[in-house]
Amino acid sequence: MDDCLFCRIVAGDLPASIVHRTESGVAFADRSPQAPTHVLVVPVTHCSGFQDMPPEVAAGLVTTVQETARLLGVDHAYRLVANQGAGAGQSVFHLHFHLMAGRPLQWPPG
Ligand code: DGP
Repeated sequence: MDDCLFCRIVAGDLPASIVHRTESGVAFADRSPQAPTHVLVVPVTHCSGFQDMPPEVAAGLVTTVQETARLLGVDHAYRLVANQGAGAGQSVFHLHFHLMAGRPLQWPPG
């Protein structure tokens, strides 16, 4: 989608600090990090949020998350968050998982 920020990052039309790329997903540094490690993992195929993610996209994206965590050396302890809908804090309407690590993470997250 031409007007989607994360589609443009996936396509390489907007700069981002890419950490990992698979056939299904792209991981890049969040521009407003909330933890020492904070990357976004997004599907290559546009879907607006978790709620409309097709199962065949989910499988590849899970692998992308797992590989990204291993590459960053944080696979022993990280938090994975998907904000679904504006009421839950979603501000970019291309599905993304926040992968955060590198500091103690409180629970509940608030
Ligand atoms: P959410 O609020 O869950 O939709 O998270 C959106 C995240 O996207 C937020 O943490 C900031 C990040 N973000 C927004 N615009 C950009 C951008 O242009 N580049 C990068 N790298 N991150 C962005």
